Amino acid sequence: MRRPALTVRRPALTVRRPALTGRRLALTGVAATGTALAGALVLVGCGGSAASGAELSVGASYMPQPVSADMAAGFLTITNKGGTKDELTSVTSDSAGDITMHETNGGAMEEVRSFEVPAHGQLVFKSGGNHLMFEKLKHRPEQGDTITLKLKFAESGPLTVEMPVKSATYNPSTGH
Ligand SMILES: [Cu+2]
Repeated sequence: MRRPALTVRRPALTVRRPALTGRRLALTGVAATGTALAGALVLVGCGGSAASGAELSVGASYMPQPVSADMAAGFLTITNKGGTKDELTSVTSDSAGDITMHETNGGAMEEVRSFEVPAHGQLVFKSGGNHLMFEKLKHRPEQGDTITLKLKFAESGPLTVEMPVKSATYNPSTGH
């Protein structure tokens, strides 16, 4: 029960890690999977309840109202209260023909195939950093709309997210 205090401090650190890990996983997927399995086995040995793996939840999701239906960005935070890491492998929605995951490096963005959700940590998508990119939207999302997303993970079951569309200039830290 002391762990939440730890996870609160981590976001600043974890923002950068998924970017590196994402690329590494793309290159050495087999090796990475082997590491994840080894980690899980160690936890079974000393923890007891590690069979449950990652415990994922999603918060702080929003989409700034885009200028057109051609492209929109989306942000959210995935929290893992479990002792096993997981990987976000895809995001889909009936509202968009295509959703990709991007990281931002020195102002340039790059598509990433998967993002790690660290054990007892967070995967953060936020303005200026990692983001979801929506393309081929059925129609232009407007403030007040809700976009339903399905997140898929390497280990955990899928999560459904109701992402609200906010104003074009919405700032989550001020709430407007
Ligand atoms: Cu992008």
